[in-house]
Amino acid sequence: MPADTLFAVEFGVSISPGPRRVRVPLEPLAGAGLVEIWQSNGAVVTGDSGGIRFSNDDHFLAGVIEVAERDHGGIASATAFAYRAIAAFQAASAFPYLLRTWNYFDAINVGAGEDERYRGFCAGRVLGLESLHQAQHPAATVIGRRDGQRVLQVYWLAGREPGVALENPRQVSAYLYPRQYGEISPTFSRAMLVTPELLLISGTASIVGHASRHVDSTGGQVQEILANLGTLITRARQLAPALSPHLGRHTLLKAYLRNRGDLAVVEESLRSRLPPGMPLLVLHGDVCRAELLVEFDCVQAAG
Ligand code: 3EB
Repeated sequence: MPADTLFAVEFGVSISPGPRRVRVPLEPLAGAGLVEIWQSNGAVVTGDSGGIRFSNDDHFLAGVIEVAERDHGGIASATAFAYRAIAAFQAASAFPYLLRTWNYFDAINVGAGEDERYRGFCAGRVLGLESLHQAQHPAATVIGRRDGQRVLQVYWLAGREPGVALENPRQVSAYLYPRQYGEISPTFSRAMLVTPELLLISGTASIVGHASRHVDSTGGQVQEILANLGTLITRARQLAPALSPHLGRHTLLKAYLRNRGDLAVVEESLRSRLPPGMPLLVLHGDVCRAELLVEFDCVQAAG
């Protein structure tokens, strides 16, 4: 790996993990072989601490923890354990601010009502983060795998400075969702402005207000997600006008798609809205509400 790599994220099942990297075993449906590289700024230090693998440069830290559910008695307690470990690690670190998290686990929509595994995850996350005294929720992604491996994976980015958490004017803040979506709300911000030139947007789905939209149309969900991203970027540009106003060559997009048969629909609806030649990674993954068919991660940079 190049010396100026802080962290690399690889996708699919055939890659072996190592220092400064994590492997997310979601199958790439498009963009196989694309690797998410977080470039460092200066020398990189790597280490291991209490089950957490980390690497940092002078400004940012990347961390990974993987927790077997059976060692903790289920997804809720495994998540609480993971986030307690993250909170303890971050509190003792020179990079105390949790900016952005990515979370993957098996069978996210299994279980009815409050027993749904995603709700268990949300409850565990709140417990685990109780000891992290941070005013803002990190931006986040939570996606389900279907590999039968009951291992929660969390990787994250932390900083020396807090960043600015942003909400989306088209959407109710997730931490204020009404009770119908779970007794314990998801604790994440819609985006984190890490610097005036870097916006890390949370996993974004076809939700307007708090309601899922276009439940019968994957193409409709893609268009709604693009509208959500557009609104969020406009909002961010009020604070950070250097950010590119458009989705294009200053954007990184990653899609999570529930049904592999919808790949053509997603690619077509995106191609009609994006400049040609943009690399696009589409992963086979489950969104946290059963009726949602697609979700995007987005990084928007200056340009
Ligand atoms: C949503 O907007 C869709 O629980 O951290 C997206 C991103 C979603 C992050 C989380 C959930 C989370 O509610 C789901």
